[in-house]
Amino acid sequence: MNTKTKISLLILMGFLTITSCGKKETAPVEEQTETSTEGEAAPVTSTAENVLVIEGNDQMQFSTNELKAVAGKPITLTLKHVGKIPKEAMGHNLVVLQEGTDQAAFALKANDAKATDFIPESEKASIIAHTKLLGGGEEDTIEFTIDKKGSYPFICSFPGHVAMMKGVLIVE
Ligand SMILES: [Cu+2]
Repeated sequence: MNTKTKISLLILMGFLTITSCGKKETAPVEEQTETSTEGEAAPVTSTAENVLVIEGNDQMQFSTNELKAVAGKPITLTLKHVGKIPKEAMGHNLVVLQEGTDQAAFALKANDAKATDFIPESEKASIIAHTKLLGGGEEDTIEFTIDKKGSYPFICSFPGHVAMMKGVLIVE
């Protein structure tokens, strides 16, 4: 192979490289895809919103009567009993109920369920999730997912507490 042939081969390869590069450049579509991925990044932030913390105290109160979460993503809910009274006298739990469940009627059934920490077996179909029954200083974290957007009632099912300790979990 003489020098001239080598040079012309190099030129030819150079042309081929330029041509293939030119083809790759016709990809503004990729940029658009990246932009839309950025737009979809929002739910990632709201996953953090699915970390819920609620307190119960010795005055028979929840710290809030409204919780908010995003549908279809795991919800991490922590109940903290920030009081001092033991659970036998001032027990708290948090029971998330199916949409439309009558909180008072459920609580009446719960009153008879002392053996199962006031979680009535007969009403299992109405229960989405529940924490343990806690005494002062204790806490419990549960994880569950709600796929359907809606308003889900929650209560403390310890006898008599539903009057004061109830609220709504809004899933959007
Ligand atoms: Cu309670």
